[in-house]
Amino acid sequence: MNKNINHNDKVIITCAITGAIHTPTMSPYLPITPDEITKDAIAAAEAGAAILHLHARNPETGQPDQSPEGFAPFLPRIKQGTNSVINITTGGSPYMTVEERVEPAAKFKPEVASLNMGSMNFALFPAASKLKNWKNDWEKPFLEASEDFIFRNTFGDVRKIVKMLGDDHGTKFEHECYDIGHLYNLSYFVDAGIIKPPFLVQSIFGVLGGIGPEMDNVMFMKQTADRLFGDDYIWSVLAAGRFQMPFVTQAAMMGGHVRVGLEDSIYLEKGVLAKSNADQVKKIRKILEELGMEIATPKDTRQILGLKGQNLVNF
Ligand code: KMH
Ligand code: ZN
Repeated sequence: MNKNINHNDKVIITCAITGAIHTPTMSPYLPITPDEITKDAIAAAEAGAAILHLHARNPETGQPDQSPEGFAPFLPRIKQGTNSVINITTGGSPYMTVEERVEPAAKFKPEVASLNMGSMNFALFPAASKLKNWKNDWEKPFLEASEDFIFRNTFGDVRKIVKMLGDDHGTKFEHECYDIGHLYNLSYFVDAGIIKPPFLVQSIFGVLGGIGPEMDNVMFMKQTADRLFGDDYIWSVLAAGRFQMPFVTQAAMMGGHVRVGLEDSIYLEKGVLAKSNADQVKKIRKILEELGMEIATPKDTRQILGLKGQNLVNF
């Protein structure tokens, strides 16, 4: 029997705390400063998030900041405040080079880093027309410029990141797959022996440029991953905006793991902003427990994903 459809498995909750997509004008609750990121991450862990997916921002402007110095003020504090697995982004923000994007994970050698599995359009521009009274000058042009942006993740880029972080530092990856083709890209690396099982596939629904947020697509993604990877993969789902909670619930019903957090949606329910990341973690936890599912602890998560352990990170 395929482990991914065993409903008795524990469900790993990942929480993506701030990201690089939402801007300060969109929500006053988006964590920006190292203090805010630390507080929200620890509260999310206390609420049940076994993995914390982290980005950094400029504390004054809220602009995405992918310098190691941007991460340094909060990584050790979050590590001290929780047992949860710390996952450092290599996606960074749409406008950074791959070299910049990999720097924080190369320096801090986390247990997990994100790894985006294909080049694509990554369009944020429709959000710009819905906002007024911008808090910062950078926000509107940042969103608008995404109309002509390509999020670069070539086979060469992926290969280099796996070598630099995986082979050299023992970091494992959250393989971010925004479309069915990205599963095939991942399959190339698996078949070539470059990425080894067990590996975490994060299926993403609802980014403009990736696969659309339709329930049939969740089934299609899972069936394709089952065909390509059999029992070798651990499956998790995230969905953008209002699709977040229904899609992750559907994934959990199908035996998958879930990702929530203000990086993916600033809402708690229709028209209501989430006041913290922990509020979203509590909500999905309640849904999953009501459905009879058990939540994975950080210890369970390290075992499921085969991680190197907190003592081998460099922060
Ligand atoms: N913002 C998500 C849709 C990354 O950090 O590598 C994808 C993401 C990218 O989490
Ligand atoms: Zn991210």
